[in-house]
Amino acid sequence: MDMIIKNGTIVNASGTIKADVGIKDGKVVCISDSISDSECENIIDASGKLVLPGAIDAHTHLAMPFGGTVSSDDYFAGTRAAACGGTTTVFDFALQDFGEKMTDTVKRRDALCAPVAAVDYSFHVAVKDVENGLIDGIGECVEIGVPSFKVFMVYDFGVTDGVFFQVLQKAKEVGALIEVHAENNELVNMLTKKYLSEGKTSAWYHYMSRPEFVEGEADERAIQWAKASGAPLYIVHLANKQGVEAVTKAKDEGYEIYAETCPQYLEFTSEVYKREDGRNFVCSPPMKGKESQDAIWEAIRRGDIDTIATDHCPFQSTEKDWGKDDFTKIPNGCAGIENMYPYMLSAANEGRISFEKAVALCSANPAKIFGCKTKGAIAVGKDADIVIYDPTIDFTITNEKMHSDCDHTIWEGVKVHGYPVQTYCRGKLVYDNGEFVGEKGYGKFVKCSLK
Ligand code: DUC
Ligand code: ZN
Ligand code: ZN
Repeated sequence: MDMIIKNGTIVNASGTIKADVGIKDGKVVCISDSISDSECENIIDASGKLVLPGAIDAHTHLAMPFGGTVSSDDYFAGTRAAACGGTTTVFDFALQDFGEKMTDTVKRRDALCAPVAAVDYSFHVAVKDVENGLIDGIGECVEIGVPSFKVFMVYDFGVTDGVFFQVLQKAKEVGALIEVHAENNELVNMLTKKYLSEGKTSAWYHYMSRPEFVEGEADERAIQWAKASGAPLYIVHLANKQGVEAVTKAKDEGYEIYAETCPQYLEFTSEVYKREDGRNFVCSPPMKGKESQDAIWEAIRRGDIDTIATDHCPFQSTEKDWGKDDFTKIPNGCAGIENMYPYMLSAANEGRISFEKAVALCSANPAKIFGCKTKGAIAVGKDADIVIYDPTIDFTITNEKMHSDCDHTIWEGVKVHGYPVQTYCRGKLVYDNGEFVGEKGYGKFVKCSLK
């Protein structure tokens, strides 16, 4: 064996046991009450610590051209920050260009990511164009290990209901999973125009132009198309109560509908847009009111939210400042890749959810839903993606302690209870007590399969 993690408490989504973990060639090879020290020299003592599967962040936008700039974390900085927050796999959105074959989209982004990724990674293709046979790219991507696709119902590259439906039908045919960013584009545009014409330009009007019902209606419509097409659907960054209710109803009716939410919707409400630095919190969908926040927490406890991911898409303060006097000029997105696992584990540590639930939401469920067979649990045969977590540490998030290429964080000052002390990606130490100790280019592409 190359390494033994001894005396820790292993928490998987399926249960918690006190046992030792043996690792060889980047894989978990043994889990046992007690593995003899004579098996290898590299012994990690995890007494008093939790031993957790690495998190999977199924929703990132690294080096993404957006809002007149490019998100500030490239594939190295983003995956470095991921490692330091206990995330060992990221799924980034590869945004198709108009006229581009989807397999070429994946290759284009992989050429940027592969040389620098510090943890493992995969992609979802964000579909813009299905004309002239490009729809067949969905089946072709499934073949190369990228079986998940996202459509946007908003932005200038958002799809019509017709294209959305066509994509769902194709997904059903080839065994792919469609994800959706659900907001009503017409309403966003109308409300934005109205507020600007009234001189209402502060960050608060970002929220006011995308309020609860704008997202809720689109969630219901998206679910309607999934039901009609018979295809499964994954709703990304669900942030409103109406949408939560629609998801619960569809699940109860037996439809394969998955829902993801993000830590920012669990911590912040729309009140943040009244702050002087409200523009830093501008993301879409925006944070909603307390009623929605409570509904999301309840849905987590009920099991109607399947995953937590970050929608990590940081921009520098100077870029956020473009929208000081006009909310439409604020690049949409916030940092979160390093905060997701510590935040959800802290919620477990404080008794809001169980540790098993935190692991299910952040690791086991995304692995299962996106067909990532070697990840999502500490089990013999799985990759040794492991976080050693000290539940006794009190940690206050400040930007200086973060590992992104961004000059601020919306998480500044938020206190978490418990923190990762080490992260291993396929058996390699990539984070150690506050320091990134990984390697540029170590991360590998993870082939996924929904079969
Ligand atoms: N929303 C954001 O806030 N940023 C990136 C893309 C998105 O849909
Ligand atoms: Zn989105
Ligand atoms: Zn996103």
